[in-house]
Amino acid sequence: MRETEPEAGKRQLGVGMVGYAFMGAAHSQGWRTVGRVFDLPVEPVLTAVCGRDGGAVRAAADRLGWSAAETDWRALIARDDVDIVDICTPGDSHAEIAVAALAAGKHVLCEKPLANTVEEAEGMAEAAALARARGQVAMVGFNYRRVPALALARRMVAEGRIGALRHVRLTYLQDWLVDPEFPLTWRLLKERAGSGALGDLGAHIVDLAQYLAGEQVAGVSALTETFVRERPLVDETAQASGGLTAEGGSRRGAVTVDDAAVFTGRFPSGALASFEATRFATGRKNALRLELNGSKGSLAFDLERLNELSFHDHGEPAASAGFRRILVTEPDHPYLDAWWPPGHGLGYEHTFVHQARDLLHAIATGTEPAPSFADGLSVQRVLAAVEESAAKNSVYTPIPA
Ligand code: SOE
Repeated sequence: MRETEPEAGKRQLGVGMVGYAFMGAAHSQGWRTVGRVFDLPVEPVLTAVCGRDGGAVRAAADRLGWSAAETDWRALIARDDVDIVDICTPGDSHAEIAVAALAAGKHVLCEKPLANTVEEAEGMAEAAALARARGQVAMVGFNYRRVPALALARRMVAEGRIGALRHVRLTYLQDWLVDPEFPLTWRLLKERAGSGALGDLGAHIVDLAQYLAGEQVAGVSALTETFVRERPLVDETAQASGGLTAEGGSRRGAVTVDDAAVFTGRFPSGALASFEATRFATGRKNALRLELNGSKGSLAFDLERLNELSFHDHGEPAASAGFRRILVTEPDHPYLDAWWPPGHGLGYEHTFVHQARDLLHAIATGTEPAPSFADGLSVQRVLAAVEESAAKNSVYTPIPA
């Protein structure tokens, strides 16, 4: 249900969202808030949310603020009052829904990683390019690009503030799989999720590395590992994985994705990159950290302090040089002219408001949004190269441009 009447003179765009779990709730927050914070020429309307379980999706619609509920994504896409299709489902349905939505003339926002395979991502990028010629836009939900401190970091790299990049170092650490009794959910099955920590967390840091560096990774050497190879089945996965019976009689199924991925990479400019993505970093809940070292200085960021960016200017006299903290809450900083006075920080949820803002801005101005499906495809190619390299025990694997 809409809480306010549309603002006079603004074109309304109906949003139809598929999926309503964690990411669906985060996206809903973005759609609900964006028009109240940013002054945009268009206004999103939370038209309908879609999920297979009728009762659950109706409850989600009420809880998250959607006017209607659908149980079939094809019916959602067919609605005349839906202009934007927002895909928040597991990776195995991204390609089918996105390609159908683009063919039906809708704009598309798709959660990361773009797809489960390079082939699917290629088909999606192709569909997006054709749709672009018809005035539609398609964007991938790499929300961390929308942390103001990281958008500022990109700006500073592009302005040459740290000179030629030498090192691009990123880690994304979680610990929710440490318990071997944690159940075998869809995120642990290759056919549903595509890959494990690699696609879920590694995709974010590969996208950030390419965004910040302004170039694409040219090749990788990788190791991956699955530390716990069987886990208790839950309803969701019992059928899909044909369960094994473990000692003690509990039904267990095989984990078919990586628990962790560690890899290095090269950029065409000569900069070296290192990446670590894991669900086994005890004590780390959602720790995304990065540091860039350039010929003239460095930048560092920690998601646990997301209103801050550390900057070292190597041109300063050695006696007083050092990393200093930029508090990224000034109106001149990316996205912040619309928010609170300086010093009043933002959080994780605001990245989804910014994501909605950027998509609506692209639609209203007819410009290509970033990250585009082509950007999502380039991340997918890196993920595939990581898997290929890891299968050959870390042999350097070039990535076609
Ligand atoms: C789970 O690992 C997860 O929710 C990811 O899927 C998100 O993309 C990340 O932002 C937080 O962690």
